[in-house]
Amino acid sequence: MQLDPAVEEALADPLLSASLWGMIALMGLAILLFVYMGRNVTDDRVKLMFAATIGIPAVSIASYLGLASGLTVGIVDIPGRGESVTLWGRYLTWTFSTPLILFALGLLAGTSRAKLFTVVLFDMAMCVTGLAAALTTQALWLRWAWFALSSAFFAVVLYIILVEWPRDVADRDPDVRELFDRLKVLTVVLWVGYPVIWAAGTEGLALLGTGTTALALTSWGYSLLDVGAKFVFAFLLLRFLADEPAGVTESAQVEPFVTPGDD
Ligand code: RET
Repeated sequence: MQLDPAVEEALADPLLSASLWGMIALMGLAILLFVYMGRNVTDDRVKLMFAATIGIPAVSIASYLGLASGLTVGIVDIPGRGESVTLWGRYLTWTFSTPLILFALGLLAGTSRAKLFTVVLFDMAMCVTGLAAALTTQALWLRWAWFALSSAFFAVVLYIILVEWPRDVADRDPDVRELFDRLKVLTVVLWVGYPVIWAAGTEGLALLGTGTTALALTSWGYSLLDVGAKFVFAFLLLRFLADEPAGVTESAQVEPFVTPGDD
């Protein structure tokens, strides 16, 4: 596919390309490390959580390769501001990576299928409407209308993580509760950073302008959040799961997520 010269120029910027290639390297290492950490796992439920968590860097490496190769980078003509380069592939691939994060966290909390489904549904809706916000060129206010809709979906996700899941995890082992609390705080704090960067960065208010440096800094902002929200999150979870602690195995489930047919 032919790339727009402005996209080629942006990708040639060392600061921008470092924010992409650095992540490709990190996510590649993460996949190898996480597979190694899971080499002795036998319990089916722990395997499920490992698979979901290893999927996070797997989706991410593809996402960053898509950006670095220009496949998911384009130009949008933002009303009143002119043409600006957008790394829209990020929003697209969050639709696939963020549900994995929530799925793993929800399984750790021992939540119900209904809540898992709800959180994943609203999370995917948040990402797709975030993509719409980035690609809308019809009017500036419409970009912010998509942003507001995406934020409303995000509020549902936050409610489940902050209110529902702590209730679900309350009757679990203390070590499961402690890890859940830590991952909950990490997730909420870092996830809130994404819309903040969107609003301040080149897609939103463009507080640092719209040039290549501003684009590179916005991209670095997301990449650094990704290191915490994906890599640190997954590492902390898998380090705990690798020994198959009794509190998370199949037999420990009072109300197992995968119930045998009861008809
Ligand atoms: C957008 C803009 C529209 C409003 C909101 C957003 C939220 C994005 C979030 C992204 C999380 C991404 C993660 C990626 C790691 O794989 C789309 C930026 C609310 C919360 C955790």
